[in-house]
Amino acid sequence: MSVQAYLVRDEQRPPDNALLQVVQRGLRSQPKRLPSWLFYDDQGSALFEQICEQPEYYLTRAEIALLKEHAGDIADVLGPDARLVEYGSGHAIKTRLLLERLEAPVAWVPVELASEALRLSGERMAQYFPELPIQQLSVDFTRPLRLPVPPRAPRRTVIYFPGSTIGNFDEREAAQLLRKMRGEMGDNGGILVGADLKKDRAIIEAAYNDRAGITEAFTLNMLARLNRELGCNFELGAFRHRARYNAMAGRIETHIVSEREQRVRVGRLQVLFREDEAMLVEYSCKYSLEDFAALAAIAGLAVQHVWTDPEGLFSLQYLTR
Ligand code: AVI
Repeated sequence: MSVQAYLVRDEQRPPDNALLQVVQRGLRSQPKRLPSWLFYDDQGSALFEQICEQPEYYLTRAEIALLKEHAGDIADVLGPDARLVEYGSGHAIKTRLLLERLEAPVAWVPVELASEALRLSGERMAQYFPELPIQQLSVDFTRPLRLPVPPRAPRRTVIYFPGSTIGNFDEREAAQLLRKMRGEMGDNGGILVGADLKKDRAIIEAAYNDRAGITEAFTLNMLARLNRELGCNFELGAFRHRARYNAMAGRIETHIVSEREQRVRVGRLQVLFREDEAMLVEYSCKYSLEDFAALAAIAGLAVQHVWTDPEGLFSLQYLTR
């Protein structure tokens, strides 16, 4: 069979001024807050790939170790003829470990807004799996998906959401997203989701404050993006990255902090930043197994299987109705 690669674009993508509205709204709110999806332009996606290689960022290593150990079991649980729909597939490094073990997968459907990452991962995966139909969706996975018609009827649709991205949503949003996946997977489907586990504060904080400064560059790239795409005049050297673990809430809270009092142009708005004012840009939630089961239950889902890496740092969880 020849490789089938589709690129389905999102015809409902919001108009360009929607970005300006999102940013202005976030900067008018008190305290200031911008959504973490703004990190992922092509430059931000490339920086995130570098974060994953930092020695302190244990999440990727742990998830890869987990897959190396358990991909066979996971494939048995998913069964033959599954269609794998991957949310926020990025460069899809981990997916290969899973696809290698799946029996006769019907299609891989990567859903990713960053077009360069989508193109590269598609090319790479087509080389590894020349027989595998690849149906790329260049859309925002948080919105209702229109899945492409599969090349043959799958036995089940599995939504694959690795890498702890679920942790970037607060509890209400995460439950909403799981509920949306529940609809998309159908009655017989499942969700295979990565969830980072609660652990020692020092380990978690180090992961979000790497010594090479890649996470800081990733965080501040959000401002560079706004300068480029919206003509803002953020002075990158006048802001810094701050990531601290809030143990009560069980999450890393990442802020961009203003080094001094300053004004920034955002469209027709002049935004005042006070000295040391902190703008929230990301949550990275950490879960106990009980926390995650409770979250799944809110979305009408039950945890069927949990796999962890040998050090117990990270989990992959299989949810069904
Ligand atoms: C994509 N997401 C799971 C990462 C995380 O760990 O929350 C994003 C990230 N932010 C800073 N470092 C990594």
